[in-house]
Amino acid sequence: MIAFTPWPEDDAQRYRAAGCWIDLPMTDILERQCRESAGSSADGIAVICGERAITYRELDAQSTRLAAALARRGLTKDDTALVQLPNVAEFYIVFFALLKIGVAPVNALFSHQRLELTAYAQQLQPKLVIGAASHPLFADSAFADVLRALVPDLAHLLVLGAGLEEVLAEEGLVPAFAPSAAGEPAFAPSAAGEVAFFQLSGGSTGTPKLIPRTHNDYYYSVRRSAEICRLDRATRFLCALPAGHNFLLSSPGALGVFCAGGAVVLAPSPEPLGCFALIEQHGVTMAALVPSAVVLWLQAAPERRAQLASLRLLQVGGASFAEALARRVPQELGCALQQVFGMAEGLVNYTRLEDPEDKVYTTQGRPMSEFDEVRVVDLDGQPVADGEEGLLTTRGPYTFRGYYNAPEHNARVFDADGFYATGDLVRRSADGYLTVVGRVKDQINRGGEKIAAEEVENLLLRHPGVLQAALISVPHPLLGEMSCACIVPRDGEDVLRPPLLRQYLREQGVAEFKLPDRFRMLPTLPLTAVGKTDKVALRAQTTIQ
Ligand code: OOB
Repeated sequence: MIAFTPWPEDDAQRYRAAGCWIDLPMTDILERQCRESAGSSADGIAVICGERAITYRELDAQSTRLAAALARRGLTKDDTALVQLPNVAEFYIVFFALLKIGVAPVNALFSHQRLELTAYAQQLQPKLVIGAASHPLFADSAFADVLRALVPDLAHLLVLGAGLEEVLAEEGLVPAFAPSAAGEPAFAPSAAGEVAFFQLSGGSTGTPKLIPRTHNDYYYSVRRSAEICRLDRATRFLCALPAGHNFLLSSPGALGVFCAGGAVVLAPSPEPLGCFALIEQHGVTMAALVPSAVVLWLQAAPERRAQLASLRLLQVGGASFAEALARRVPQELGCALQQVFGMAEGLVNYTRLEDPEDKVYTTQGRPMSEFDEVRVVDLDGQPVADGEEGLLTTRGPYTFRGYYNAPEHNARVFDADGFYATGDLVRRSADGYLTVVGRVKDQINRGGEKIAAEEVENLLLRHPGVLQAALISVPHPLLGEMSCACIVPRDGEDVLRPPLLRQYLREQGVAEFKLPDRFRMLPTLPLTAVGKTDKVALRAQTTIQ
């Protein structure tokens, strides 16, 4: 079994009794669709990717074929995998294939580079790595050598565009249906109460953290989300943000769409012209965006409104969405708005489709489940009154109980009752709606992409010319926030030019979105009473033109 922090037994029993946890692996999502269409000629489309339209039966068959091929190569339950794929159909084929053999993957973002991937590989020690030749890291074999040096057990590296296709097409005995000597099927998913895969934490610390998600908890969040968003067979969902991100995978995301028998239309990016064309071509009914992408859609829409005729619902989440922009969505894009405030760690809040306008425009919704427990507390952990600002803490049937292999960090972010401190500052109304007003975690939310300040600061501090470094957020009209590195150079250091520092960071192998947008050179950094860098003061004295 892959190690993770379980829920206390009485909570687990409660979640089962209530029907949240149904003790089925997530492979049930596909099996159910295939069962329901068995005998009928109707085989609905599951995924549209470029010119390809893949039906549910094909998705099931292809993922089984890949599962079998991987099982033949010795991959088995409790192994882990590191996967980095762009928004292509293979993302879902691989995801289900790995679920079918009980191999738990982590889906790295396509924007991730060497530093992020090696951090995940080091923590997970995967037996399998799947990448894409369209990513610079997998364009040649240099990175494979780096990975092999870090992960002695790494047995297989498959690259889309350089070999993975052949494995996908491989014929041969399907071991699932060929009982082994002991009469057991040669592969099967991990137990529903165990880790299905790992989500990525937005992070606020030096090392990126992994979030174990079990079948039971994740499958529940997917089913409940699909219900709230009223997905059905007619749903055509545009996935234009990274397919592995929790929002696009489960809120309700592609997995929610698969539960309902609808279709996922993949887009390489949220860039409006390409997305509008896909919406028109495929009759897309629903899309999910971060606020910065909504701004681009609003700019592009007036000339092209007719292309959006089929769009019924736009979900917006991942970062704060200004009320003034929210109000423009129905008017200018011709669809309903749903705000989504979620996190890879679990808790997801939605405004409901039937909510009055003021709720939809001014709040980030309320928890999806009646079993979500939310406590809004002050700095001493004492509950604050409704309507007052406080720190959001939560526990529930799909909120994790511990980061992977991170006991010290877990001790900091969970209280004695198992409530997870999200790091978000919120106000809760008497009827349970949350409005996000800020955050206490040391993170920059750059248009929905999360940057852990400490991670970038540590990289900057490795530069010989940098004495001190603090990464802060500064307002940005499109992204909401961008990052600014405040740097105290070492004595006599006069060549710390921003382009060179950025180049230095790039050479460290960090994702491009984490490179500071701005640099400020300072003689000293302001300190708090206890001697820590005073980022509040730094932000207050940093104005960017
Ligand atoms: C989603 O997940 P993550 O893990 O990338 O980021 C979570 C953090 C939250 O703790 C909060 O700080 C911020 O992103 N956030 C929002 C927000 N939605 C997320 N801040 C303000 N308003 C919102 N609507 O971002 C995520 C996961 C599932 C569904 C939607 C978003």
